[in-house]
Amino acid sequence: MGGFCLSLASKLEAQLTVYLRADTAIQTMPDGRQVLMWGYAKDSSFGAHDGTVSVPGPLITVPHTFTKLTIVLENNLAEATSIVIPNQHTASVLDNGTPVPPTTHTRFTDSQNRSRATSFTFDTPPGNTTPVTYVWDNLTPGTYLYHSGSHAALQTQMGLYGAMIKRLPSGTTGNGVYPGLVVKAGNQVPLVFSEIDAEVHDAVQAGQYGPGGTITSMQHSTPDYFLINGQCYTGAQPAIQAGALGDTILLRMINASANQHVPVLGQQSMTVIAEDGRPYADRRTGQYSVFLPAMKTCDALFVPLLGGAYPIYDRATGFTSHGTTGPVGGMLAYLAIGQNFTATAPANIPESGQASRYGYNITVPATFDWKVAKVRVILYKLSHPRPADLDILLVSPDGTAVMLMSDAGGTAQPANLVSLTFDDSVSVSVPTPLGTGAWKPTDINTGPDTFPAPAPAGPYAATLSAFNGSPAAGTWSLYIVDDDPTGGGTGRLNAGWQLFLTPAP
Ligand SMILES: [Ca+2]
Ligand SMILES: [Ca+2]
Ligand SMILES: [Ca+2]
Repeated sequence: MGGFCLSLASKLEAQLTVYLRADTAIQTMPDGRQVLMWGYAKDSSFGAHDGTVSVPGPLITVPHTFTKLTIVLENNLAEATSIVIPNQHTASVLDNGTPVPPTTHTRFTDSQNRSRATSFTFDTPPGNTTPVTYVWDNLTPGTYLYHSGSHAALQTQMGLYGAMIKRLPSGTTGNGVYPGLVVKAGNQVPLVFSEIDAEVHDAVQAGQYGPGGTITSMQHSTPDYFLINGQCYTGAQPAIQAGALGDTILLRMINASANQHVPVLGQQSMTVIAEDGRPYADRRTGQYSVFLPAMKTCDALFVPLLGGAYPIYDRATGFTSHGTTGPVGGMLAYLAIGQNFTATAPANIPESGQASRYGYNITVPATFDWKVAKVRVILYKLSHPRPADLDILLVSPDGTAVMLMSDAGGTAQPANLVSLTFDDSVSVSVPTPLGTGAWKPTDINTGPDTFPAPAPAGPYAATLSAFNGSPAAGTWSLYIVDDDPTGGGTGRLNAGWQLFLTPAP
């Protein structure tokens, strides 16, 4: 009876199950070179083949309420593979109650006649038609690397690795990182550092890797390409959205390569708080660089004091673009830190015509010398007896004009101190009656939308993404017009407006 209860309890243990498939893909490098990669795809079930192979593999985030992770592995490669997560506890029994198989220790004889083991755990054979399951229980929170545990020197070089994050098993939001540390989900940034030695990949593709081949082992491998999150920087990549000015930002740095790297964050120092998923008793403040040996993870915090695009790059060997694509490249990425700009004065809206502040301007200082990657706008405490009379236009310093709201909100219900956020990522239009919340820009086509000068003439863009690429610095103007002279009463933008700008690199 007791045994029955125990096994029932273990079955009910909250766990995340992930179906990974080890498979091949071709990656095009910045110089056009086509490189064979081995990576993981996340499928919906074993054999479904509905995932896409990526390098790094899919980010595995184990929710705060879960204590256990199961990875079901399908191996579409021509050699045995497996998965390990260093510093997480491997379960002793599988989900079906059977003991975890012993480590395979598959052996081969190298060119000097030495017998060598190839696996850190039990293997999944090539082409397996039955699922092979890897289980970790008693998960500890933090930042981890998962990677192939079989023939690992080659298989991690080929791309079989990814980031695994375990949220802190306490707190209500699930954004706990380590005991005593909560960071907003949007401020947690995984950064996987990796390398590609293209000659090794070419040899694998040609069947020329290993004893007797053109490349016999990984011992003398020298990388050609240096990557962050699978990208060798060329200038074309967007910045990673990391949060806003004043946020506490967590960098989850993971070195999936065989060499050391030394990430540096622009001119900004960091506080290093943990390595390999274990928090330090004493946080290391004022760190200008982070030492990241092979296969190590490191967590660091910083609080940006200015909005902008912060470069993060490797000061060891990886800050190069293989001599191809311009002055910078390689192990470089930008973190986009957005900034709010606010005006608080009220603007009165007459029964007909333009508001008392027209345009109602916010001037972004010249020190914000970057281009915009995302814009969000908030109008604070708008009151109007007949909201559909309003047309509201935003114009950027380079003259790009986006209609935030026009003829929306209906004629029957007055708006009273409503705060409207406009954001392209929201799928819902401005509602009737007008309500406080986040909406996408909404232009209802009923009648004229005419803005007197100095507003620019139409037509006007319908989404805030039209501002992408505009300079941040300069005058942003809000134009508010009541387009219906047949009454409707007067209104007021009571508490001004706010512009949130996120930089492009
Ligand atoms: Ca309209
Ligand atoms: Ca109109
Ligand atoms: Ca009116």
